[in-house]
Amino acid sequence: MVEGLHVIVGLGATGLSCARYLAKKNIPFSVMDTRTAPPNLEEFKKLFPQVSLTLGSLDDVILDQASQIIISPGISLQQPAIARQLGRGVPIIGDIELFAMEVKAPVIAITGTNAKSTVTTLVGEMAFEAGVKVQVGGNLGTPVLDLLAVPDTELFVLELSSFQLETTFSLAPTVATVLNVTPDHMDRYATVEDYCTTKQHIYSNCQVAVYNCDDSLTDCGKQYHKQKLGFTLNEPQKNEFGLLKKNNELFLAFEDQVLLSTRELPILGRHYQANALAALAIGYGYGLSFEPMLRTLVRFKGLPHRCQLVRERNGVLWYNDSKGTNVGAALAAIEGLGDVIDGRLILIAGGLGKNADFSPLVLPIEKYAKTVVLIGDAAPIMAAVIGDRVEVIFAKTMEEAVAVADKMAIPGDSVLLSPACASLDMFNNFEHRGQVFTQIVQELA
Ligand code: UMA
Repeated sequence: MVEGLHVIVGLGATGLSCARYLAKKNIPFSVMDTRTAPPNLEEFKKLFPQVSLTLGSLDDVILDQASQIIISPGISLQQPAIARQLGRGVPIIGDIELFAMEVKAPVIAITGTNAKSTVTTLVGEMAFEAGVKVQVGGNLGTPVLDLLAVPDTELFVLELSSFQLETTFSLAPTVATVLNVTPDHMDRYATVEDYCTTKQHIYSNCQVAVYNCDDSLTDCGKQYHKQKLGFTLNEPQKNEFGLLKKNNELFLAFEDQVLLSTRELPILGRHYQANALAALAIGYGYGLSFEPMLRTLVRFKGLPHRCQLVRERNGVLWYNDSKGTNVGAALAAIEGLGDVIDGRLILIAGGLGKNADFSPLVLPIEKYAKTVVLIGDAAPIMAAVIGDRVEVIFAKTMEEAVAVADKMAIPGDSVLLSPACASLDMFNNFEHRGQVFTQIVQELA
């Protein structure tokens, strides 16, 4: 660990966990956040009344004294005060790097634009089912330094975002995976290639690389790993998990070995079958046996706000996919559900657009949706992209959006909230957006 003053930038979940970690090690630190009222202010003041705290902006004078800066994932390295320190050669790391420098147990590291929370949770549950003392966290919610504090851990299963990977250098995962790459966070990356390179960085120093054979952007080629496993929605080849058709039934399979009928998966859709196959490949790469992994797949009901069935009412199914915060996630939900329902979709979308290109949504919307109800800042941009191919209706609030969707839906149809956008223009976060939607739908007479 570097000597001297450490400056923690950001007082969210990550910043607070870093403060706890440094305090336990008696390392001097100072904290700053560009927000005037960051979420953990009260708790921080209670825990560390003596520690210097700068709010509202980043203080160049304090940053100039830093021997190391520990930056939260929500702050860009291009932020001028941070870019200036990078230029001066001050080490800038994130919480994952602090974790990597200390962790003794094996790590499974999972990234991807979409489905990483679901796959991380699945792999964690598979390991637990197999009797492994496992801790699960990272971008999923619990900061990794808080996981480190749990004694006797035999395995860490971590969801890592591209933001976290930007400031991670010495993680050496037993298994690493990029599940998929579609454009996201284009307000933080100059190009999709930059975003992809950051994601692929997860494979550095890994032993087993698990990649998506159907998405070449996830393939790390020949570098880094000792072993490489793939997953695909097609028939699996050597070292691949995939789908095998036998007697008109579709099975999850490893090479030519049939594992589980897709009918036994409690969650519908091709996109979820890909998640199940990815989790199997990761678990297998780590050394879990098939029985506990398959038991987990049969009982796993999915995560809240991810294509979650809220209610059936008058023959209409209502789905909450508030976690669909980018175009790729919304695409997966529209195609995944659109493919298996009898009627048509009524899609509720929109929010904070993050400079995204919405055009990949147009064809699937045309194929599966009869109406799109648009909310939030990005509504006019999305409407312009969709044009007159499908009926588009604007709504000012979620209440209005649900009321419109209710009017349009007939038995057999499904209403899907999958915004393709962030939520912060109208809600506290995607969970809040999903809760508001769920409550309104449940209260429909
Ligand atoms: N912020 C400021 N000024 C600051 C610091 C932060 O304006 O000085 C803003 C950021 O721009 C961001 C928000 O505050 O909008 C939160 O940023 P943060 O870095 O303080 O976030 P944490 O509370 O530490 O939460 C982070 C992850 N959030 C982000 O990367 C934005 C959480 O992932 C993660 O669960 C947590 O660490 C623990 O590891 C959430 C997320 O939205 C789920 N992740 C993005 C995603 O999945 O798309 C990457």
